[in-house]
Amino acid sequence: EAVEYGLDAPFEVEYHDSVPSTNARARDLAASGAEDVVVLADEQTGGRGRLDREWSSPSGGVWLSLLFRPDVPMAQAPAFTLAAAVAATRAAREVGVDAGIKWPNDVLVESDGDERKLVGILTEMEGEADRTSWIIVGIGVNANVGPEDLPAEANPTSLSAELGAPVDRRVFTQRLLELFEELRQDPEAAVAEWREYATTLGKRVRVETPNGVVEGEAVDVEFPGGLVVDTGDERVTVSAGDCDHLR
Ligand code: BT5
Repeated sequence: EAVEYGLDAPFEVEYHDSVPSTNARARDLAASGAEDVVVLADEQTGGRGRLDREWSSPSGGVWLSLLFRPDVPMAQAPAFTLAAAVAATRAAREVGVDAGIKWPNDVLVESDGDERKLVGILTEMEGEADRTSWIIVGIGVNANVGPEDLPAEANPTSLSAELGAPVDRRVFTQRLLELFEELRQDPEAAVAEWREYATTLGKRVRVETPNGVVEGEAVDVEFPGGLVVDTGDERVTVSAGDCDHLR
């Protein structure tokens, strides 16, 4: 299925039929000084998740990376991951898929306690504490891909599987980029909006952080993206980690 990606985006768009990883390509572009570029591919042959996990990226998805250079301290960069999750969730809802966000970066479709992953987001950045050189937000949307083409153990879903028909990827991608463009102007507002779509808040969670496991009730998210967990004894803010919903 070929795509006409004549996008009218607030970013320059570099389109590939097939590329190892749009994030890797965006890193090369960052090294050569580019900014406000979107790398978009129909297929990735070496798509990556966090912690170097594999991201399955068959033809028919929306695999893209946004490269930009925001004028913020590096510590605020996580807010852009949350902004991307909000943009993807809103774009999915606009085509009729009832998506929600699991902290920090998974966009899921939930039904009867079953969580199916629709979108994954991988943010990379470089800079110094007080100055961000670049941020790359990689967004992988299972758009028109059959679940049989995705790793079953990940319990994935796609827009086409949820809707029973393919989406117009050009229209969907255009909307996703427009929404992200709007949200990235005001990261604090994006984090506030994240709460509206969160499936994590109010749940019991188990978060594996680089400093150990935190378990308790997820009560809030605070700028630039930390999850506030009430362990029963205290409130802990975790800024990174893998989060499981425990019911
Ligand atoms: C993520 O990692 O969810 C971030 C994925 C980011 C992908 C985008 S695509 C464009 C850009 N270019 C790249 O190379 N990457 C970005 P993480 O939370 O670590 O989740 C990875 C896990 O999700 C894997 O270990 C699998 O279990 C599962 N998984 C892999 N492919 C999947 C898919 N297409 N749909 C749903 N789950 C998947």
